[in-house]
Amino acid sequence: MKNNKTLATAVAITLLGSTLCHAESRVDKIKRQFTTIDLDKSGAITLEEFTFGSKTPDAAGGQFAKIDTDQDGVIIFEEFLASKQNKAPRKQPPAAE
Ligand SMILES: [Ca+2]
Repeated sequence: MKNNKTLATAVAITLLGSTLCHAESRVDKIKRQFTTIDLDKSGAITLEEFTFGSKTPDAAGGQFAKIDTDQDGVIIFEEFLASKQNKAPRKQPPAAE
């Protein structure tokens, strides 16, 4: 049957597609983090929400200021995404010299 071959091709394309979309799933993951921190789901993270969601509340103010690149007092998803993509995974920042 020709239909079976079409189905097999469709399955293969789907599998290939999910492999190719691996980079996008990283963005999805960041988006999920963003919406988790954005407690009131306003589409922007305030300093209060950021501090609440931070593992290191003492350092949250400084981190927030770094991510809030246009300094309008809230972190939008584009700023959050940029901060995640620019930052290489690193466990601890090096000690100040
Ligand atoms: Ca901002």
